[in-house]
Amino acid sequence: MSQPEQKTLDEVATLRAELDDANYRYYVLDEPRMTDADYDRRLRRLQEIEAEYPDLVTPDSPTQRVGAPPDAGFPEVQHAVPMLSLDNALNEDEITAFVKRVADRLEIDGETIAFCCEPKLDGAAVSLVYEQGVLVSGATRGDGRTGEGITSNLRTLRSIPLKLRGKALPDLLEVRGEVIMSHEGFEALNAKAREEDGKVFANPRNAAAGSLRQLDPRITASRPLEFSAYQAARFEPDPGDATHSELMARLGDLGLRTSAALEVVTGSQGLIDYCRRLGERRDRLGYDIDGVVIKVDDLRLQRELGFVARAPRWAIAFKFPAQEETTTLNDVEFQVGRTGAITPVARLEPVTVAGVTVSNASLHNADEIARLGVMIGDTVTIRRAGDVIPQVVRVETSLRPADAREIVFPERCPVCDSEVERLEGEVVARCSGGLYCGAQRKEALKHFASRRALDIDGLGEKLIEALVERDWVKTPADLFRLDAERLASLPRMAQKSSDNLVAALDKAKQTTLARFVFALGIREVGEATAANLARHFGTLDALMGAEVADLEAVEDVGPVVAAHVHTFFRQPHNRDTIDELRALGLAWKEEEIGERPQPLAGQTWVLTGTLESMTRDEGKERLQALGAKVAGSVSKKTAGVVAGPGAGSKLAKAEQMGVPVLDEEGFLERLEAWESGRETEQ
Ligand code: JCF
Repeated sequence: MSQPEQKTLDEVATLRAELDDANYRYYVLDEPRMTDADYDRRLRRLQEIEAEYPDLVTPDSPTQRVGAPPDAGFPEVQHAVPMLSLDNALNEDEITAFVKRVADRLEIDGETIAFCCEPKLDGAAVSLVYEQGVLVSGATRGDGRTGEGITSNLRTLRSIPLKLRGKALPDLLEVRGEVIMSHEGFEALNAKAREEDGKVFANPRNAAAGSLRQLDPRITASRPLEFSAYQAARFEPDPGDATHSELMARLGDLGLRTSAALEVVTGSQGLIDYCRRLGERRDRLGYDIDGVVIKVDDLRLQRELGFVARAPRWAIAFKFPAQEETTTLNDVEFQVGRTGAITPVARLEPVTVAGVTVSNASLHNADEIARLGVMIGDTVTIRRAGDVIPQVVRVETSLRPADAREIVFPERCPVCDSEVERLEGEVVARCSGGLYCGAQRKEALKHFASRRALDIDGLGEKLIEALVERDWVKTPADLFRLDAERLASLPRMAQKSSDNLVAALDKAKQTTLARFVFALGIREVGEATAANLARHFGTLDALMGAEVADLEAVEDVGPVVAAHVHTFFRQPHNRDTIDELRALGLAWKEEEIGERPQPLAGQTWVLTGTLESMTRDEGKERLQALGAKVAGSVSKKTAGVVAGPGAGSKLAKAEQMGVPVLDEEGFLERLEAWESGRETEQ
């Protein structure tokens, strides 16, 4: 065997130092600096060199350990059976090579071997011990041999049964699995932290691991964590299952969650197909996965194959592309939303993240910029997962160029030059231009004309943009001053369509108080709130004259909404616009409040997962407008669950309890029927 050159020795030393440092930051400080992709590249390079020069391997090389030392504060737990890591396959050829290795060793045809596949969840691995069906201990993986005893924290997870189900309970079961946080839960947690100025997690895996290592189990309990089982480390007496997939089904029967995407496939082509199919669905799962875990399904064959060093020969992890990459922050622009919220947007040097080119990322608000300590010109790590807008998660301050510039939050609106205000205690800065601001004008008009507001047929987004850009329409009142001739002069506008639009505007003048209040686009006043306000006050004048205390007396109106409504009607330009609208003939029968039918009165609904055609908030508003209450968790009393892609435990619970579940298509169909009054009950 050849001797390594000095160059190689130096490279090994550098790689080890970098990996050690990355490990420490990741596992001990919970403040990762290096992307997973960079970490993996370095580890693999070190493994390659060590494979070539085995004499270089030392017991403390980062290749020789699987995790980090246990944190102080939790008792050490020795795993009775070590928690293994898995070898990786980085491309399809490496899957084929794995199948060949297995087949050669077993001396059978690889294309006949059955493999059990499942998504590789990107969370925190834990081990649970059940004695006579009762959960007696739970621990983190730690370094694979010694973990941290976090039983009290794990007991707070609803997906971890405290007692196994069924009649034939094993004397002993040690089950391994992953604790994850869904995208939905992660975003809610970070959104709350952002508002409260608290700690924001860089990704759901850190959020899951960090939540499990809280010394106060009540904090863990408040975090949206989910457990999914993937392996039985000890099972006594031996249940005698022939395959891993049967064993997983048995765990399911015992009340443990296992992957819904688990499948048994045959041969390398079966594996490649599964990996491709899951890769296509990856963005829609609603939780992070970093690959596919592949296991030889036949347990007899698994035993025959055995283990090497620290990984089984009968399993491999196929890795998907990383969800984090580094790039340069070229600039920051400030966008103005419909309500005037000013959002800083990072303009990035384009970079491919998990197969998609990313050139913009959200920076959320001024507090987030301060928290990240980011400057223009910095090297930043961005993360793209699922359908979520890419985020800047950290800054490589050591790489900051000399000419990096500070990010200055504008004092004037970049669209209309009105003053930017940030209210006491509010995280968000807003343009004060209201309907005068071009950015808010378009959005305000779109909302005003939308189907659920004044329902102005034919006044779509493109047309509103054309009208605002020509300055023909500055406020909703200007809409009703448009004449057919002028409209017909717009590009791609036929005489017929402009006549139709004028007729639609005329028709929309006769509306209801609830629709009108909703159409005004007052912050945080959705349809249900608008209907409550209309019902409570009866007339627009009464509503416009209401004091904060009067407003707070309205059902479901708290201090924040009351303040928004009050401020809105205090603005002279808003009052002027309303006066103009009435002068132009907008009217409603005062006694006819315009509430929607309430077919869902008395029912409680739950929304989970993501919806494509609307936000969850919108879905919630629409259900509330029909009289339903919308809750966050499923119980026996739940009337129905709307489940979009990424739905997790709530969907499982609904199915288990026999609560009716609607997918998005079914939900839309029902909504329309209920809203039109065609159907009076569900
Ligand atoms: O989802 C996972 N992260 C995962 C990790 C799934 C598995 O089936 C695993 C694993 C680690 C080791 N199986 C083993 C044996």
